[in-house]
Order: sequence, then structure tokens, then C-alpha cells
Amino acid sequence: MSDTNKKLIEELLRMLAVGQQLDTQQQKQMEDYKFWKTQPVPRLDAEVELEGPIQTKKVEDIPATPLPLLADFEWVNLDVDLDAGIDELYDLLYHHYVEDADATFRFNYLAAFFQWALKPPGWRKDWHVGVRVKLLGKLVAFILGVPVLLQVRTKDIKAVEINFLCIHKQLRSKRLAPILIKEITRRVNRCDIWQALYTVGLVLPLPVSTCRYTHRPLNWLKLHDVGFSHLPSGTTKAQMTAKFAVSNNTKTEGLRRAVVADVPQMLDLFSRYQATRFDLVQTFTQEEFAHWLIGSVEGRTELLVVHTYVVESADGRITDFFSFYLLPFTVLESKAHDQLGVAYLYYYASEEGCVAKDTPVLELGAWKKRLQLLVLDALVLTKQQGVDVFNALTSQDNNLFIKDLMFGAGDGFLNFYLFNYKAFPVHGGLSKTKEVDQEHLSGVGAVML
Ligand code: MYA
Repeated sequence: MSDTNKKLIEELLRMLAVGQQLDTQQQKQMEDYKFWKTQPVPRLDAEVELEGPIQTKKVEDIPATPLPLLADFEWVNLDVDLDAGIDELYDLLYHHYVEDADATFRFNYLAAFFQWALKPPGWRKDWHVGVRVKLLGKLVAFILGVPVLLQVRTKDIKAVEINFLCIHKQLRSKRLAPILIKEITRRVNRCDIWQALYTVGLVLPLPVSTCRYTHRPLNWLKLHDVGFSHLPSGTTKAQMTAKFAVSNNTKTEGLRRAVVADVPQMLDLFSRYQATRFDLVQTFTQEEFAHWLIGSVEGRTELLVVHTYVVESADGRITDFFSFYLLPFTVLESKAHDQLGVAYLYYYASEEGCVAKDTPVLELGAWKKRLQLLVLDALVLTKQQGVDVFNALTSQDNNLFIKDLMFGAGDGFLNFYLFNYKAFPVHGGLSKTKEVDQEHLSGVGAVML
């Protein structure tokens, strides 16, 4: 990549990076983590000798009643089946969730996104934990838990994924986050579940893996219009547009949208693929897989958050699939555009990819070629749906396509954490200098929203 292009991408990515920045964050010492040093997580300097739980408790040791809150606040289980529940959560996250440094772009969650993200099979309303101001009835904080089955190397772990921790800006730095975390922990523990997976941009004790965001512009001109990117000197807008142009049509023979009937074959393929490739994965029942990959609004594609495509061979076998989900941004400061289409790479699998994980990258030529074909088609399909930028982490086998398909490394990093479980580090697809590792692929197979 030329220097000018690199600069352009870096500028774009600086603005797109919603995760906190690892390098500029002043690293705290273990003793400074007043809350986290009290929790069952490995210390920052921990050297894991044996993988397994850190602490063992019994359900009867766990209090049956919620943690006390200040008198003006109350706990609430958010009901996203009701429009009012969705509106409240939307309002909180829209105004107070993760945003870029200049507060110019915000995630624009659709109701369908909440239905999908908050209600997988086995979901519980009491794991949709909110805090309200009693007098006003206003939602000012939230944390979500959803059930998952994880596999860390060979061990199955019944766990939860924790996400959407959010506190109203006026209530920040008042130690409310630890209360929310302790309360969701209590509720999950009461169900005899003791482990959790979560991702945070910040460095906390102790990441099991760190991945980096990468971004592929699809509509360079629009990204330029909204101020994401500057035109590098010596180039024209037309050149930049041409550089990131993708074809109008997909190329993979047999590619079609996935339907519920495909789930058994897809899950079989997926399970074989991820078992051979990764150290940290989520395993799925058919029902869960149908929810996460096909979505809960099948047939209403305009509402679909998750989009999955399969490749069917002439004899009816599913040989590959890939998926992405859409999470648009609202643009606050642009006269030209008010929305930015953003896609995130989700799960994929392929017969070609079922290759033992210790196989050197140099010997993965066939898989690399196939994966690039599939991801190129994903770019085409997202472009057709009005997506302006396509994001992928350095997890999964993504480093096989990131460079060749012109994804630029962002400055946002994503740390993966396990609660109450010590595990040997899992490779996040980054070199020692935190660049995209071209020689070693990631051991992280799980994708968090
Ligand atoms: S990651 C997304 C997080 N959300 C945002 O970034 C949205 C915008 N920010 C906010 O809303 C607030 O700044 C938040 C912190 C809520 C993040 N994860 O109340 P405080 C520690 C974990 O004064 P505030 C996601 O959703 C911090 O180090 N800990 O802080 C996954 C300090 O502890 P210590 C965090 O800024 C969440 C303490 O909190 C985070 O007002 C996974 C300060 O509290 C963070 N993102 O609010 C949660 N940010 O003194 C863990 C700060 O020790 C789940 N802190 O340094 C663990 C598993 C639980 C279930 C277990 C079941 C078995």
C-alpha cells in the first residue's frame, strides 16, 4: 500500500475506531484496579499453569436478593418485547453507549437488532438488567447477559456473554459499573453458571486475547463526504473511488441466501471447521445456530440484522457459508448524509477451511483463495445493501484476506476476557508490534456483537 493510501486509511480508521486505544491508554497497575482486583480474574502478571475455574462456589452461597442501590434508583428487568422497553434501551444506548472521540457518529440500533441480540434461545428477562431513576422512571444504566456454551481448547464451559454495559453520562465515575457487574454476576450465579465471556476496548485484568479492528471502505466518496477520510494529496476522488470499487455481482457458484432448512448442514460444517481451527469458540445447538445465523425475522429481509449466505453444490451439499450483521451509524455533523451503512463480518465456515490449526499459513493456499472469494462476495452483497464500510477483526482466519482485500488496520483493539476462568493466552492474530500477523492466524473463533 502506498504511503498516501496508508495515511488515508489510518485517518478513516482513527475515526471509525470505537474501541478504546490500547497504546494511548495509560496502563494501570493491578493495585489500581480497585474493583477488578476483588474479582475472580487472573492478575495482570499472572502466569497460567493450569487452565480452569479460579473460584468455586455453590448456589446456596449466593444471596437471593439484589444488591442495594442508592434510594433514588431501582433495578428493572427490561422488557424488549414491549415497544416501550425497546425505546428506553435505544434511547440509553443512542445517547450514552460507545461513540467516536468527537461524538460525530453513533450506533443506530434497530428494534430488530435488540430482538436478535437480547433474545437468543434460553434468554432470561432478569439478565436484561436495568437501573431506573425512581422518580422519573428513566433508564440510566444497563447490562446484558445471554447464555452461551463456550469451548476453551478442549473444555466445554456453560457460561454467559456479557454485553451492552452502559451508564448515563451524568452518572459516570460513580462506581455504578461494579454494582451492575456484581448484580449480573449474582443473577447468573443463582442459575448455577460461574463463567462469562466479554470483550472490552480497555485493558483490564487480564485479557485472554487481543484482536484489532480492520476496515474495508466500500463507498469511499461517502466516507469522504461525511468527514471520515481526507483526500490524500496527489490523488483524485475518482482514483480513491476506483481503488475501493467492488464488482456488481457475486462470483461464487451456488451462492444463495441461507434458510432455516440449511441449519443442520451448516452447523455440521461449522462445528467441524471451528473445532479444527480455534482455541476459544462458542458452540451452538441447532436452535441457537438458527437464531444467530438466520435471525428471528426470516423472510423479512429488509429487517434482517444478520445476513447469511450458503454455497450449495450441484448435489445439494452445503460446502461453505458466510455471514455479516448490519449496525448502521447515525452521522450527526454532515449535511450530505445522516446514515452510514456499517457491516461486521460474523461467522463463516468452509470444507476448504477444515485444516488442522497447526498447519503453516504458507500451506493454506487453497483455503486462503476460497476465503478471499467468499469475503469478496460478502463485500459485493453488503455494497448492494447500501453498506459503506465493512469491518472485520483479526480473529478467526481473517488474516488470510485482510491485506489482499484492502482492509486497513484500525487503531481500535478489542480485548477478550473470561470471568472466573484462567486460560493460556489465545493468539489474537496480532504480531508483537500489534500489526496484523501474516504468519500466525488467530485462535479466537468466537464473535461477540
Ligand atoms: S464493553 C462496552 C462498555 N460500554 C461502553 O464503553 C459505553 C460507554 N461507557 C459507559 O457507559 C461507562 O463508561 C461504563 C463504565 C459503563 C463502561 N468493562 O462506574 P465506574 C471498570 C468492565 O465509576 P464508569 C461491555 O459491554 C473500571 O476499570 N469494567 O465507571 C462488556 C473501574 O474498575 P477498577 C469496566 O465509567 C462489559 C470501574 O469499572 C469497564 O462510570 C463487561 C469504574 O466504575 C468495562 N467496559 O462506567 C463487564 N469500564 O477500579 C464485565 C470501566 O477495578 C463482565 N470499568 O479499575 C464480567 C462478567 C460478569 C458476569 C459473570 C457471570 C458468571
